[in-house]
Amino acid sequence: MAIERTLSIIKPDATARNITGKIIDKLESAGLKVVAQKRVKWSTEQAQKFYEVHKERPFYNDLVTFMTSGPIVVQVLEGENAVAKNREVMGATNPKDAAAGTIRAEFAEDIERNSVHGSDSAENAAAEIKLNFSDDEIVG
Ligand code: YYY
Ligand code: MG
Repeated sequence: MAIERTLSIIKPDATARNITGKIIDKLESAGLKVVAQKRVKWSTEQAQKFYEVHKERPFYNDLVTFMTSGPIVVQVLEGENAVAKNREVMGATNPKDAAAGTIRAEFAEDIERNSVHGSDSAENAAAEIKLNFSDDEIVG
């Protein structure tokens, strides 16, 4: 399996509860390496652009409001099969459906305040990484 990179975000519900370290521990324990990381607060425009694919969905406006409500930690994760592996460690979007031991099963508050984002394909990962990091911010 090839070494891949994926974009991860620790969301405002998790920074508010000071559990970024617990989440990073889950990622690292799964073999994912944090090769870039920054704590930022998104503007409405940044959140709208990042979630543009969802702009016709009923939850879009609330999602943008939530993602701009506090600091987030944006990361590039690297490892074998990183896109799928991160999705596995994250668990299902709705924590009620998330498998035991996953980040969302343990930490998410509800389907919106679900603690983490992870790219869903290699193609989207490349685009999301480009949107959030310059090449010199990523150190493998
Ligand atoms: O990739 P993932 O985060 O698991 O779910 P998406 O279907 O891409 O939705 C993005 C984001 O939107 C989700 O993490 C929470 C929010 N959301 C929501 O608030 N309500 C829904 N019914 C579906 C998604
Ligand atoms: Mg998604």
